[in-house]
Amino acid sequence: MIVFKTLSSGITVLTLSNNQATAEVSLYGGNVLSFKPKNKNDILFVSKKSLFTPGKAIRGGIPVCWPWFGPHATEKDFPVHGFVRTTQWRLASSEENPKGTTVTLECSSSPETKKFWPYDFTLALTVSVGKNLELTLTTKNDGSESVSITDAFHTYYRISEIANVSVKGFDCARYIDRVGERTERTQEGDIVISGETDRVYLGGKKCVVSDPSAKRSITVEKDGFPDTIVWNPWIDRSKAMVDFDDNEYRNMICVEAGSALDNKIVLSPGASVMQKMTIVPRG
Ligand code: TA6
Repeated sequence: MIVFKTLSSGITVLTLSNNQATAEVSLYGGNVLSFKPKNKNDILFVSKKSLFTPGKAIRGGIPVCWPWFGPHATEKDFPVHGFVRTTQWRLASSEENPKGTTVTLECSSSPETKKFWPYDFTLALTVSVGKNLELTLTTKNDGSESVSITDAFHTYYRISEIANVSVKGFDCARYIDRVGERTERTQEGDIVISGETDRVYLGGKKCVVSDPSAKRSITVEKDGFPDTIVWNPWIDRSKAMVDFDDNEYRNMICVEAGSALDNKIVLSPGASVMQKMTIVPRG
């Protein structure tokens, strides 16, 4: 079943529910806001101070970073993480099937997007809600010249307490540490967070966010996203964000499927690429 609601800010949110799970998806930003497997707590985190205001990114859920990840390479006034997380998407199709409920949202080039990126494109986000949450992003180059993109599903997970959580699957992996001077390092053992963390892990198909205190583990599988970004703002950065409560860093971790930094995707005219992330909750 799909139900539409409109927030006071004018943002339309779809609630997708079936006998396996419930999820909420905002047409503004194409941002998944919530995923609750039946009789379980939300897997996703949204800040209680998130703005839900057109022009501002939603602080939580799964913002779509596209067509660049992080700050723009040359234009420091352009939006961080691209512009589709602050773009209005449209509902292109919906379907109930034995696996669950699926919607496809789309957005495409317009005079507004061309202020930041002068290319023609169609972007489709398919969200499938069942036992698992599956997101597929399809980028199509509708123009007559090649384009290159970086991108990410900037997924915020709700956790019991940051000190109790680890991310498994990156032992010995190389990563770019983005706190302070950019440095390449090697992970030893599981990822545990004890300070500001902003890392791009290179390679790897799957990882597990383990939260024993919540009796829950979340497996994140991905295809077409070579990188995994792990972010927690910790104390000082939390205080600096107007749309994030000072202590919320304790109850969230971002583990993002991405094609970031040097992993640019190049699309020739008419070409398209499909990238997929599957969230498998257990417990
Ligand atoms: O994915 C990690 C990151 O790029 C960090 O550098 C960090 O600042 C964060 O995303 C949040 O970015 P935002 O623009 O949403 O405040």
